[in-house]
Amino acid sequence: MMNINRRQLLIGLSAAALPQPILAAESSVILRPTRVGLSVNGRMIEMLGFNNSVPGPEIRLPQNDTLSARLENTLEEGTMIHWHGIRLPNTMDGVNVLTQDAVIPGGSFDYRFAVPDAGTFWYHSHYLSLDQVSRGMFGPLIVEERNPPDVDQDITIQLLDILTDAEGNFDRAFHPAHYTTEGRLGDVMTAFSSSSQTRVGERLRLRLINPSVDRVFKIALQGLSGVVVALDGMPLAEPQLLSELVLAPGQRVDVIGDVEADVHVLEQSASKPLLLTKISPSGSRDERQTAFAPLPPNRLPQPGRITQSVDLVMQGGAGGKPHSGFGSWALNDVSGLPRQPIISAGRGETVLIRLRNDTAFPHGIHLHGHHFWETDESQAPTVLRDTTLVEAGESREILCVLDNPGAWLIHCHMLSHQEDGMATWLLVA
Ligand SMILES: [Cu+2]
Repeated sequence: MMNINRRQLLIGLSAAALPQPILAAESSVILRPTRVGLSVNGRMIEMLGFNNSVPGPEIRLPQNDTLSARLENTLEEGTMIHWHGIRLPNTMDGVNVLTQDAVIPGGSFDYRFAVPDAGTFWYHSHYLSLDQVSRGMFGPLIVEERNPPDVDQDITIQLLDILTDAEGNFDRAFHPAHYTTEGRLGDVMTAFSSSSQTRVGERLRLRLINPSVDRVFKIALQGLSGVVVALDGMPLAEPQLLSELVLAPGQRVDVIGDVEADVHVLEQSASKPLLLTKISPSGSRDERQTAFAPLPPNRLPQPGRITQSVDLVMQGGAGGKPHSGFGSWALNDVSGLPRQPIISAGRGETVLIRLRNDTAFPHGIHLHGHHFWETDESQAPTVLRDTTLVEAGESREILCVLDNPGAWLIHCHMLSHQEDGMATWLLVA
């Protein structure tokens, strides 16, 4: 536990360090993993990005367009890419064993799929992912509405947690405690914002993404008056007033708000708030008089009659009850993928999954290929998500309309937990 939280440092990274978005509509995208230096507290640390950038380039395309992305593996180890939150064909999902083989060094793979939903998504390595994602192999994937909301700037903010060693270099060492607790929490937290400048009175859309491997961010936005308009890429029917934003690894939150002063993005789980990044006004414009409107909904299948109810029990970790899996963590008494799926469903079935966290730590459970509804006490659907945070000792029921054929991973997106067993799969015929 030596390195965990031994210091909480602020790093200011200029927005100019981020490359311009790739407009996928203009050309197909090539993604090459590369070693990249990142300046942390005045020291260059070696990370792993795409196309010489950490985070990787932002990919943007309009809703219902087709993304063509070639992964060229320039690493000396295998890799692959998962397109988090996109409802895509199973063969494009980028999951080792279940959907594709690792792309070997020197090899390539062509991903090609339509993007049915407008919203904030992201891509990341799904091979040796604890290591490759923590080193920087991720980037935003933004699907634009055909009629986007009226804002002055559309800004992507990625929250990142980095673990450094005693010399201040990126820490790749194996720390057994990371696999039985909250995971590999870093000692440095920062955020990459695609813009650092604004005007008082501007209306901003902020797309927050948490690509960190294990850190749950608790974010306050100061200097902005507005609403939450989407979670995990899916618009809320009724925008919610802005309050603390909790982002488990993999989760996204879209906010629309009007600038009142310096916009501060603060992490507030530590004893005192930590400034991750800021967007500073110079000058002003007339504030809009129009109210904040909901984003246009995406077209998802509605839940029908529940045909199966399945328990998914999170087990293990420090202080947890024993289980039969080989790893620190297990789902339904198995660590890693069981031979048989935990659910076999016909296409279009509505399945209720009871997530039960029997451990002493929170878990962010991610379902591939689908979004699902969180539910209230009366089992009524509330919000759509692709990753749901279940606190220690708590339970949650989710409703899944399993309409996308294939073998889909369901796992904890705290990648230390996934690596040590907290992953399973389901099958849609
Ligand atoms: Cu977990």
